[in-house]
Amino acid sequence: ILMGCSMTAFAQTNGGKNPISQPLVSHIYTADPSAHVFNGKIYIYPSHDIDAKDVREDDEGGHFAMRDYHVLSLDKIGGPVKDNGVALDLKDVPWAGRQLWAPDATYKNGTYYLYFPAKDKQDIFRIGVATSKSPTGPFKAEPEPIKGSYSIDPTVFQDTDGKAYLYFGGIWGGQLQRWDGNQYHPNGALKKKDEVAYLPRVARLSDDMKSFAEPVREIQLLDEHGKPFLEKDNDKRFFEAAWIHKYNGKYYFSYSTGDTHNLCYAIGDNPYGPFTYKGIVLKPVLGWTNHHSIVQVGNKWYLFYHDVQLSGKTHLRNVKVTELTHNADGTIKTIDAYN
Ligand code: FUB
Repeated sequence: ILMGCSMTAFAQTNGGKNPISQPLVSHIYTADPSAHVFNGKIYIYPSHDIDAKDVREDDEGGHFAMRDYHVLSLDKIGGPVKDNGVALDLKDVPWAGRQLWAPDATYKNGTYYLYFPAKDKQDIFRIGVATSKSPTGPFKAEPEPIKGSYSIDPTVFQDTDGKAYLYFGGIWGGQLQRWDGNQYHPNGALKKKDEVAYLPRVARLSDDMKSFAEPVREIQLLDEHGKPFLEKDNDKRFFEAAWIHKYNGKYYFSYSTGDTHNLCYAIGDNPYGPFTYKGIVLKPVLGWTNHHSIVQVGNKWYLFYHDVQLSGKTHLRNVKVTELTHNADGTIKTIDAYN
Protein backbone atom coordinates (compact mmCIF):
# COMPACT_ATOMS: atom_id res chain seq x y z
CA ILE A 1 0.00 0.00 0.00
CA LEU A 2 1.43 3.36 -0.92
CA MET A 3 -0.01 6.43 0.74
CA GLY A 4 0.79 9.76 -0.80
CA CYS A 5 2.34 12.53 1.24
CA SER A 6 3.13 15.08 -1.39
CA MET A 7 5.37 18.06 -0.93
CA THR A 8 2.33 20.32 -1.27
CA ALA A 9 0.58 18.60 1.65
CA PHE A 10 3.78 18.69 3.71
CA ALA A 11 4.18 22.40 3.11
CA GLN A 12 0.55 23.42 3.65
CA THR A 13 0.59 26.74 5.44
CA ASN A 14 -1.11 28.38 8.38
CA GLY A 15 -2.59 31.50 6.89
CA GLY A 16 0.62 32.18 5.01
CA LYS A 17 2.74 31.87 8.20
CA ASN A 18 4.91 28.88 9.02
CA PRO A 19 4.25 25.45 7.43
CA ILE A 20 2.02 23.13 9.45
CA SER A 21 3.02 19.50 9.15
CA GLN A 22 0.38 17.21 7.71
CA PRO A 23 -0.31 13.57 8.70
CA LEU A 24 2.21 11.23 7.06
CA VAL A 25 -0.55 8.71 6.34
CA SER A 26 -4.32 9.00 6.56
CA HIS A 27 -5.59 5.49 5.64
CA ILE A 28 -4.88 4.21 9.18
CA TYR A 29 -4.40 5.97 12.53
CA THR A 30 -0.81 5.97 13.77
CA ALA A 31 0.89 7.32 16.89
CA ASP A 32 4.08 7.30 19.00
CA PRO A 33 6.43 7.38 15.98
CA SER A 34 9.90 5.94 16.60
CA ALA A 35 11.88 6.79 13.48
CA HIS A 36 15.24 5.40 12.37
CA VAL A 37 17.44 5.54 9.30
CA PHE A 38 18.56 2.10 8.13
CA ASN A 39 20.64 1.86 4.92
CA GLY A 40 19.82 5.46 4.01
CA LYS A 41 16.04 4.94 4.19
CA ILE A 42 13.66 6.25 6.87
CA TYR A 43 11.58 3.72 8.80
CA ILE A 44 8.88 4.71 11.29
CA TYR A 45 7.74 2.29 13.99
CA PRO A 46 4.42 3.72 15.25
CA SER A 47 1.56 2.44 17.34
CA HIS A 48 -1.43 1.52 15.16
CA ASP A 49 -4.45 3.20 16.74
CA ILE A 50 -7.85 1.62 16.23
CA ASP A 51 -11.39 2.44 17.23
CA ALA A 52 -12.10 -0.63 19.36
CA LYS A 53 -15.78 0.02 19.80
CA ASP A 54 -16.13 -2.87 22.26
CA VAL A 55 -13.68 -1.21 24.70
CA ARG A 56 -14.87 1.58 27.00
CA GLU A 57 -12.75 4.63 27.71
CA ASP A 58 -11.19 4.52 31.20
CA ASP A 59 -8.49 6.28 33.25
CA GLU A 60 -6.03 3.45 32.56
CA GLY A 61 -6.14 4.04 28.81
CA GLY A 62 -8.10 0.83 28.14
CA HIS A 63 -9.47 2.41 24.95
CA PHE A 64 -5.92 2.43 23.54
CA ALA A 65 -6.64 -1.14 22.48
CA MET A 66 -4.12 -1.56 19.67
CA ARG A 67 -3.71 -5.04 18.18
CA ASP A 68 -0.86 -4.87 15.67
CA TYR A 69 2.03 -2.84 14.30
CA HIS A 70 2.63 -1.50 10.80
CA VAL A 71 6.03 -0.10 9.77
CA LEU A 72 6.02 3.01 7.58
CA SER A 73 8.91 3.80 5.26
CA LEU A 74 10.01 6.70 3.09
CA ASP A 75 13.08 7.50 1.01
CA LYS A 76 13.26 11.13 2.07
CA ILE A 77 11.42 13.64 4.23
CA GLY A 78 8.51 14.96 2.18
CA GLY A 79 8.50 11.92 -0.12
CA PRO A 80 5.76 9.27 -0.45
CA VAL A 81 5.16 7.18 2.67
CA LYS A 82 4.70 3.43 2.31
CA ASP A 83 2.68 1.30 4.73
CA ASN A 84 4.43 -2.07 4.75
CA GLY A 85 1.44 -3.95 6.19
CA VAL A 86 1.21 -5.89 9.44
CA ALA A 87 4.66 -6.33 10.98
CA LEU A 88 3.55 -8.01 14.20
CA ASP A 89 0.10 -9.11 15.39
CA LEU A 90 -1.02 -9.46 19.01
CA LYS A 91 -2.21 -13.00 18.33
CA ASP A 92 1.34 -13.99 17.45
CA VAL A 93 2.81 -12.79 20.77
CA PRO A 94 2.48 -15.86 23.03
CA TRP A 95 2.67 -14.00 26.36
CA ALA A 96 0.59 -10.91 25.51
CA GLY A 97 -3.02 -10.28 26.43
CA ARG A 98 -3.87 -6.85 25.08
CA GLN A 99 -2.75 -3.31 24.20
CA LEU A 100 0.25 -3.11 21.91
CA TRP A 101 1.49 0.35 22.86
CA ALA A 102 4.42 2.50 21.68
CA PRO A 103 7.26 0.43 20.11
CA ASP A 104 10.81 1.09 18.99
CA ALA A 105 13.34 -0.76 16.84
CA THR A 106 17.03 -1.13 16.16
CA TYR A 107 19.45 -3.08 13.97
CA LYS A 108 22.43 -5.20 14.95
CA ASN A 109 24.50 -7.82 13.06
CA GLY A 110 21.99 -8.56 10.31
CA THR A 111 18.88 -8.58 12.52
CA TYR A 112 16.22 -5.96 13.23
CA TYR A 113 14.82 -5.91 16.77
CA LEU A 114 11.36 -4.57 17.59
CA TYR A 115 10.74 -3.68 21.25
CA PHE A 116 7.14 -3.31 22.32
CA PRO A 117 5.00 -3.09 25.46
CA ALA A 118 1.85 -5.12 25.99
CA LYS A 119 -0.21 -6.22 28.95
CA ASP A 120 0.47 -9.86 29.77
CA LYS A 121 -2.28 -12.35 30.62
CA GLN A 122 -2.32 -10.96 34.18
CA ASP A 123 -2.86 -7.45 32.78
CA ILE A 124 0.62 -6.28 33.81
CA PHE A 125 2.57 -4.28 31.23
CA ARG A 126 5.80 -6.00 30.13
CA ILE A 127 8.21 -5.33 27.29
CA GLY A 128 8.69 -7.84 24.54
CA VAL A 129 11.15 -8.19 21.69
CA ALA A 130 10.60 -9.57 18.20
CA THR A 131 13.11 -10.07 15.40
CA SER A 132 13.23 -9.96 11.62
CA LYS A 133 15.78 -9.95 8.83
CA SER A 134 13.88 -7.03 7.29
CA PRO A 135 13.30 -3.56 8.80
CA THR A 136 9.63 -3.83 7.83
CA GLY A 137 9.10 -7.30 9.28
CA PRO A 138 7.25 -9.54 9.64
CA PHE A 139 8.74 -9.81 13.15
CA LYS A 140 8.74 -12.98 15.22
CA ALA A 141 8.12 -12.43 18.92
CA GLU A 142 10.13 -14.17 21.61
CA PRO A 143 7.97 -16.56 23.65
CA GLU A 144 8.39 -14.52 26.86
CA PRO A 145 8.74 -10.80 27.61
CA ILE A 146 12.20 -9.50 28.47
CA LYS A 147 13.00 -10.85 31.95
CA GLY A 148 12.88 -8.03 34.51
CA SER A 149 11.01 -5.65 32.18
CA TYR A 150 7.89 -3.75 33.12
CA SER A 151 5.74 -0.70 32.28
CA ILE A 152 5.60 0.87 28.81
CA ASP A 153 7.25 2.96 26.10
CA PRO A 154 10.54 1.15 25.44
CA THR A 155 13.14 3.01 23.44
CA VAL A 156 16.41 1.43 22.39
CA PHE A 157 19.66 3.34 21.98
CA GLN A 158 22.95 2.02 20.62
CA ASP A 159 25.89 4.14 21.60
CA THR A 160 28.93 4.70 19.40
CA ASP A 161 30.88 2.17 21.53
CA GLY A 162 28.39 -0.56 20.49
CA LYS A 163 26.64 -0.80 23.87
CA ALA A 164 22.84 -0.86 23.70
CA TYR A 165 20.40 0.43 26.29
CA LEU A 166 16.66 0.06 26.74
CA TYR A 167 14.86 3.02 28.34
CA PHE A 168 11.26 2.64 29.45
CA GLY A 169 8.49 3.62 31.85
CA GLY A 170 5.23 5.50 32.03
CA ILE A 171 3.01 6.41 34.97
CA TRP A 172 -0.80 6.20 35.37
CA GLY A 173 -2.05 3.71 32.73
CA GLY A 174 1.59 2.74 32.08
CA GLN A 175 1.77 1.25 35.63
CA LEU A 176 5.23 2.58 36.60
CA GLN A 177 3.80 3.56 40.02
CA ARG A 178 3.37 -0.16 40.73
CA TRP A 179 7.14 -0.77 40.59
CA ASP A 180 9.51 0.03 43.43
CA GLY A 181 13.02 -1.42 43.63
CA ASN A 182 12.06 -3.48 40.54
CA GLN A 183 9.42 -5.26 42.65
CA TYR A 184 5.75 -5.30 41.71
CA HIS A 185 3.27 -3.71 44.13
CA PRO A 186 -0.25 -4.11 42.73
CA ASN A 187 -1.56 -1.21 44.80
CA GLY A 188 1.34 1.14 44.09
CA ALA A 189 -0.10 4.64 44.42
CA LEU A 190 0.64 7.80 42.51
CA LYS A 191 3.02 10.22 44.23
CA LYS A 192 1.67 13.02 46.39
CA LYS A 193 2.49 16.50 45.16
CA ASP A 194 5.45 17.12 47.51
CA GLU A 195 7.03 13.72 46.90
CA VAL A 196 9.89 13.17 44.45
CA ALA A 197 8.36 12.26 41.08
CA TYR A 198 8.64 8.79 39.55
CA LEU A 199 11.74 8.31 37.44
CA PRO A 200 12.21 6.66 34.05
CA ARG A 201 14.16 3.40 33.86
CA VAL A 202 17.12 2.09 31.88
CA ALA A 203 19.00 -1.20 31.55
CA ARG A 204 21.88 -2.11 29.28
CA LEU A 205 20.99 -4.87 26.86
CA SER A 206 23.02 -8.09 26.54
CA ASP A 207 24.81 -8.84 23.29
CA ASP A 208 21.82 -10.95 22.17
CA MET A 209 19.65 -7.77 22.44
CA LYS A 210 16.90 -9.91 24.00
CA SER A 211 17.75 -9.65 27.68
CA PHE A 212 18.97 -7.15 30.27
CA ALA A 213 22.68 -7.32 31.06
CA GLU A 214 22.14 -5.70 34.46
CA PRO A 215 19.40 -4.82 36.96
CA VAL A 216 17.05 -2.05 35.85
CA ARG A 217 18.15 1.37 37.13
CA GLU A 218 16.32 4.62 37.72
CA ILE A 219 17.41 7.64 35.67
CA GLN A 220 18.02 10.80 37.65
CA LEU A 221 16.29 13.82 36.11
CA LEU A 222 17.39 17.05 37.76
CA ASP A 223 16.25 20.64 37.60
CA GLU A 224 18.66 23.49 36.87
CA HIS A 225 19.64 23.57 40.58
CA GLY A 226 20.54 19.89 40.62
CA LYS A 227 17.38 18.92 42.52
CA PRO A 228 15.01 16.09 41.56
CA PHE A 229 11.54 17.06 40.35
CA LEU A 230 8.62 16.73 42.71
CA GLU A 231 5.25 15.44 41.56
CA LYS A 232 3.89 18.98 41.72
CA ASP A 233 6.44 20.00 39.05
CA ASN A 234 4.17 18.19 36.60
CA ASP A 235 4.94 20.58 33.76
CA LYS A 236 8.52 19.23 33.83
CA ARG A 237 8.64 15.85 35.57
CA PHE A 238 8.75 12.55 33.68
CA PHE A 239 5.45 10.91 32.75
CA GLU A 240 6.10 8.64 29.69
CA ALA A 241 7.48 8.53 26.12
CA ALA A 242 11.26 8.41 26.68
CA TRP A 243 13.60 9.00 23.76
CA ILE A 244 17.36 9.47 23.67
CA HIS A 245 19.62 10.95 21.04
CA LYS A 246 23.25 11.95 21.01
CA TYR A 247 24.35 15.33 19.71
CA ASN A 248 27.87 16.76 19.86
CA GLY A 249 28.92 14.10 22.39
CA LYS A 250 26.05 14.89 24.80
CA TYR A 251 23.11 12.62 25.60
CA TYR A 252 19.67 14.18 25.21
CA PHE A 253 16.90 12.48 27.17
CA SER A 254 13.45 13.65 26.04
CA TYR A 255 10.05 12.66 27.41
CA SER A 256 6.42 13.62 27.82
CA THR A 257 5.06 15.32 30.93
CA GLY A 258 1.74 13.56 30.38
CA ASP A 259 -0.98 15.48 32.18
CA THR A 260 0.62 18.81 31.23
CA HIS A 261 1.24 17.59 27.66
CA ASN A 262 4.76 18.96 27.09
CA LEU A 263 7.64 17.16 25.43
CA CYS A 264 10.70 18.18 27.46
CA TYR A 265 14.39 17.38 27.30
CA ALA A 266 17.33 17.07 29.65
CA ILE A 267 21.03 16.72 28.85
CA GLY A 268 23.62 14.36 30.35
CA ASP A 269 27.19 13.18 29.86
CA ASN A 270 26.52 9.45 29.60
CA PRO A 271 23.63 7.08 28.78
CA TYR A 272 22.69 6.62 32.46
CA GLY A 273 22.50 10.31 33.29
CA PRO A 274 21.98 12.22 35.48
CA PHE A 275 20.18 14.42 32.97
CA THR A 276 19.63 18.10 33.67
CA TYR A 277 16.40 19.68 32.51
CA LYS A 278 16.82 22.18 29.66
CA GLY A 279 13.40 23.01 28.30
CA ILE A 280 10.51 22.14 26.02
CA VAL A 281 11.01 20.38 22.67
CA LEU A 282 7.35 20.43 21.61
CA LYS A 283 4.47 22.33 23.14
CA PRO A 284 1.15 20.50 23.67
CA VAL A 285 -0.47 19.18 20.50
CA LEU A 286 -4.08 18.39 19.63
CA GLY A 287 -5.10 15.40 21.77
CA TRP A 288 -4.06 14.36 25.29
CA THR A 289 -0.87 12.44 24.50
CA ASN A 290 2.43 13.81 23.24
CA HIS A 291 5.03 11.30 22.05
CA HIS A 292 7.97 11.59 19.68
CA SER A 293 11.35 10.63 18.31
CA ILE A 294 14.31 12.84 17.36
CA VAL A 295 16.39 11.62 14.44
CA GLN A 296 19.14 12.83 12.16
CA VAL A 297 18.42 12.38 8.45
CA GLY A 298 21.33 13.51 6.29
CA ASN A 299 22.62 16.71 7.86
CA LYS A 300 19.28 17.78 9.36
CA TRP A 301 17.45 16.76 12.52
CA TYR A 302 13.75 15.95 12.64
CA LEU A 303 11.05 15.58 15.27
CA PHE A 304 8.54 12.83 14.55
CA TYR A 305 5.41 13.32 16.67
CA HIS A 306 1.64 12.90 16.50
CA ASP A 307 -1.58 14.81 17.02
CA VAL A 308 -5.26 14.10 16.37
CA GLN A 309 -5.78 16.34 13.35
CA LEU A 310 -7.61 13.64 11.37
CA SER A 311 -10.01 12.35 14.04
CA GLY A 312 -10.27 14.92 16.82
CA LYS A 313 -10.14 11.92 19.21
CA THR A 314 -7.29 11.35 21.64
CA HIS A 315 -6.96 7.62 20.93
CA LEU A 316 -7.04 8.01 17.10
CA ARG A 317 -3.84 9.80 16.24
CA ASN A 318 -1.78 10.56 13.14
CA VAL A 319 2.01 10.76 12.91
CA LYS A 320 3.79 13.83 11.55
CA VAL A 321 7.31 15.14 11.10
CA THR A 322 8.88 18.57 11.35
CA GLU A 323 12.42 19.88 11.38
CA LEU A 324 14.19 20.28 14.73
CA THR A 325 16.97 22.78 15.44
CA HIS A 326 19.83 22.46 17.92
CA ASN A 327 20.99 25.96 18.81
CA ALA A 328 24.70 26.81 18.86
CA ASP A 329 24.74 26.43 22.68
CA GLY A 330 23.36 22.88 22.43
CA THR A 331 19.82 23.73 23.50
CA ILE A 332 16.87 22.76 21.32
CA LYS A 333 14.62 25.36 19.73
CA THR A 334 11.10 24.85 21.14
CA ILE A 335 8.58 23.76 18.51
CA ASP A 336 4.99 24.93 18.41
CA ALA A 337 3.34 22.65 15.87
CA TYR A 338 0.71 25.22 14.93
CA ASN A 339 2.53 28.56 14.85
O1 FUB B 1 -0.04 4.81 22.51
C1 FUB B 1 -0.39 4.48 23.83
C2 FUB B 1 0.27 5.38 24.80
O2 FUB B 1 -0.12 6.72 24.57
C3 FUB B 1 1.76 5.43 24.72
O3 FUB B 1 2.38 4.30 25.24
C4 FUB B 1 2.01 6.69 25.44
O4 FUB B 1 3.30 7.19 25.32
C5 FUB B 1 0.96 7.59 24.83
O5 FUB B 1 1.40 8.16 23.63
